Amino acid sequence: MQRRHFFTTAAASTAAVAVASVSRGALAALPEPVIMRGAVTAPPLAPTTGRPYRPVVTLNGWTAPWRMKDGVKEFHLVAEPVVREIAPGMQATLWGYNGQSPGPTIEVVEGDRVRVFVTNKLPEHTTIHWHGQRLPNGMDGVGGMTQPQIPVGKTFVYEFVARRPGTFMYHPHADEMTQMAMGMMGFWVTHPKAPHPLISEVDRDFCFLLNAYDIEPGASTPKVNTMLEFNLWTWNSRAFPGIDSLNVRLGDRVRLRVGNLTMTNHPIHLHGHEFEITGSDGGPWPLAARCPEVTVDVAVGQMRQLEFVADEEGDWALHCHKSHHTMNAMGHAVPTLIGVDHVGLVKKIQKLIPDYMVMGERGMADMGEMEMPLPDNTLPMMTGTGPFGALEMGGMFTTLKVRRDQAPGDYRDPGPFTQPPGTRAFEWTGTLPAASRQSEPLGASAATPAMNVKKPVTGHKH
Ligand SMILES: [Cu+2]
Repeated sequence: MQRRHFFTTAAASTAAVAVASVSRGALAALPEPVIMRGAVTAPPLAPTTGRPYRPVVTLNGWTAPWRMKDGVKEFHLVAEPVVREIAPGMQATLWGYNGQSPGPTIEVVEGDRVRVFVTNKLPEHTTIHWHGQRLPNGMDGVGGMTQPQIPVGKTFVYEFVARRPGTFMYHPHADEMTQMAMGMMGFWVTHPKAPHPLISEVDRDFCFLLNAYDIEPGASTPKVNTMLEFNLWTWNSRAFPGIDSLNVRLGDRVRLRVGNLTMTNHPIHLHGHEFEITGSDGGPWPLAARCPEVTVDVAVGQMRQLEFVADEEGDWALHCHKSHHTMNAMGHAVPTLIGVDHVGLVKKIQKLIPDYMVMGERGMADMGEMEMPLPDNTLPMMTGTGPFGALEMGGMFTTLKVRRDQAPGDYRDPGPFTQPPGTRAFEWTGTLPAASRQSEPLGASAATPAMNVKKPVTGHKH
């Protein structure tokens, strides 16, 4: 349904462009901007003009359609206020491109001449910097330094040849603190024009940007002056459980392209598989620089390409390893109450504060199941449900779903994994032998049998 809707939209706008060009008879006319309102992961956009390539899939996003004009690939980005659903139950008032934050992914081929029209519908000036690209200095998009700012209501044109293949991003270089805190960014992929010794052909190629927001519970606009204490950790402006799963076929070669536009580093961790880092925004990495990893730390402003063969069936967690980045908005002033005995205390406090509830005396896991009233337009701190109960996650967390029967090119969510019988952790119901414990404190007796201490040799002879 979504797929059909997307292609209908894309086809309709392409038709609109054609009609407009003919009726105006003005070859200089801008390509019609294509706008996306939803947060659904669009299927890969196969190229219908220009050189062929294997398209990427943008997590909870889409690829911008283009028009070929005299051999130039033309895109039209509109910088504008947008509404983004961070996850069901929370809408954020952001700035982005063409209806969404992040903006659409731009996909071109090495050697393509690319022309991007940028229309500024923001309340302030902007620019676009093409992070990682080789280009003429005046196309680099640093407002005030390499070009005048794009005033409100005006359209500027960027044009350059996509000289090297790889993984890139775009973002403003104008009032950056505000504009990036408001969600202005997008992905750029330059595909190789011919088989490349350091760039593999993959079956599935996913991309997403790491971003972060500080939105007070109940509010919808980010606090743009926040430097460190963000409370929503997102991938492509989505937080768990709003991040779509990455659905692949058993045996697929999979590439993940990740870029970090937050103010801190993110150790991205994949369960069940080892991957290699095959490249960055600097280009493909030499084979000698690659080694197996299960976590990659993506520093601020960096991009990384991860590749692996999905050869283990199952539902595998894919997440940032900072535990406060896999949770949603919370108050940090909550005291740690593990081990505190509340017996008899709650009723006394409730006489004074009727809504008082105890939390945390057994850890914070109860939070995942708690039906606590939330302000409108926010997300629970720990949430999500799986086949075995509460997931207790938020933020930068999703699932890699590897399935034997996932058809080639089918990106649909296959639902939860059915584990083969006898392959799941289970409760031990037999007897538990008493643990053997040391009877005396360490060092109490020289004759402690378990401690065989070797004294350093003195009077060393050569
Ligand atoms: Cu993180």
